[in-house]
Amino acid sequence: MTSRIILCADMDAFFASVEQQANPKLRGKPIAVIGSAARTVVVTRSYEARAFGVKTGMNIYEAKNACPHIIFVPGDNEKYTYTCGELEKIYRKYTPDIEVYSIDEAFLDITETHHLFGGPVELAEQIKQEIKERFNINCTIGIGPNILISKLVSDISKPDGLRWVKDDEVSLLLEELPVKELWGIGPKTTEKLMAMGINTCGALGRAPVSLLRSRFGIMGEHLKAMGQGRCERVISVNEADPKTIGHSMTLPKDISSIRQIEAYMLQLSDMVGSRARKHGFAGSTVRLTIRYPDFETFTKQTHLPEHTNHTQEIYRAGVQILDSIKLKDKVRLLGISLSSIERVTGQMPLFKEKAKQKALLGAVDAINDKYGEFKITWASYSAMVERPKVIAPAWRPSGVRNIKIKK
Ligand code: TTP
Ligand code: MG
Repeated sequence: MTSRIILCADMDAFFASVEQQANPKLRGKPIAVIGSAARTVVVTRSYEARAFGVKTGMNIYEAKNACPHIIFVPGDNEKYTYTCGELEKIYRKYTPDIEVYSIDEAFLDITETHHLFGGPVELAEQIKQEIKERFNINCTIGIGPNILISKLVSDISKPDGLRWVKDDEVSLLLEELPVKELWGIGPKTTEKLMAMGINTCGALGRAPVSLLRSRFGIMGEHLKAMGQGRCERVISVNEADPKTIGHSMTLPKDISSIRQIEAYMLQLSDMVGSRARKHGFAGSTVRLTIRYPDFETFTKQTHLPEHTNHTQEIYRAGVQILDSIKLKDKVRLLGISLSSIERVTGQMPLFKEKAKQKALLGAVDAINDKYGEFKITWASYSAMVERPKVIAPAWRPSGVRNIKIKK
C-alpha cells in the first residue's frame, strides 16, 4: 500500500474543557467532571486539576485530598455528544475520510487533501485553530503514516500539541519507547514482554517472530509489526450522517386489527432502533407510514423532546400517532422511520439508568447480530399478537421469544 498520511485529533481534558467553555467561572480552575450517582468517581479532570495529581477513577474524597479547592461538575452527556458531532463537521472540511473513533478522538486520512491546505502540519494547525475559536478547547494532533503511529504521537504530544512523524522517523521514535506506550499493548502483555526481556518497542521489533509466536500465538507476528511501527488497520470511514433511518414492510395480508398493526410497528421500531444503535445514531422525529389496499399512502410524524434510538421509545411515538388517526381501511403496508438524526458515541454513560438500558439494548443487538434479527425481542410482542398467523412465537426459558418472520 502506498504510504498514507493519517492525522489523529484528541481533545485535551475533553469533558472538563466543554464544561469550562460552558461556564466561564470554571476556566483556569481545577475541576473534575463526575457522574451523578452517590458513589461517583472522577471521569476526567482539567489540566489545572492534573497539576495536583487528581486522576480519573478517584472518588471525590481522594480528589479533594489531592486538591482541596477542586470544583466538581456533574457530567452532561448531551453537551459532549453535541460537541462531538460539531467537531466531525469541522473535520469534514479537511477530508471526507474520517473515522470518529471515540467521543473526543478522530482519525483523518489527509493523504489526498493536505496539499490543499499547505501541507499536513498547516492543515492540522487550521483544525486546531478552528476548534479553539469555536469551542475554546485545546486539542492535540499527531500525524503519522498509519493510525498506530498517529495515535501514539498524539498521546505523547499532550497537551495542546502538534507533531508530524514521517515514515523514516518512525524507527527512531520507537527505539527507546516503552512497549506499554503502544496502543493495544495492555498491562498483561507488557508484563509478559518484560519477563522475556523485551522492554522497548525497538527490542520488540527485532525479536524473533518464532519466539513471539511461541508466547503469544498468532498475535506474535502482530506484536512484532507493532514494534516496528507497522499497522495494517486502515481507518474505517464514517459515512456522512444519514438523514433518515427507516423500515417499511408490505404485510403478508391486509389487516385491520389494531393489536396486529401494533405488533408489526414494534417489530419495525426494533429494526430502526437497532440499526440506529449499530451505527451510533439517534433521532428525534418519528414518522409512521400507512398504505391502504388502494395504495393511498398516509404519513404523520411526531417530535420527541430528546434524541433516541431506543426501540420502545420509537414504538411508543408510533403508537401515539396511530392513536391520533382513524384508519379508513385495512392496512397493506406499514413504515416507521427516525429522522432529525444526530450522532451518538459509545462512551461510558454517566447515568446509571441510561447505562442499564444501553447495556440491555447492546446485549439484545449483539445476539441478534450473531443469530439473525429477532432471535431476541421484546416480550410485549406476545401480548399483542393474538393468533400467530404471521409471526410464530416460541417462548424461551429466559422469557424472551424467538420470532420468525414468514416471507
Ligand atoms: P480521554 O481522551 O481519554 O481523556 P481526556 O480528553 O479527558 O484527557 P486527555 O487530555 O488526556 O485526552 O477521554 C475523553 C473523554 O471521555 C474524557 O474527557 C471523559 C470521557 N471518559 C469516559 O467517559 N470514561 C472513561 O473511562 C474515560 C477514560 C474517559
Ligand atoms: Mg482526550
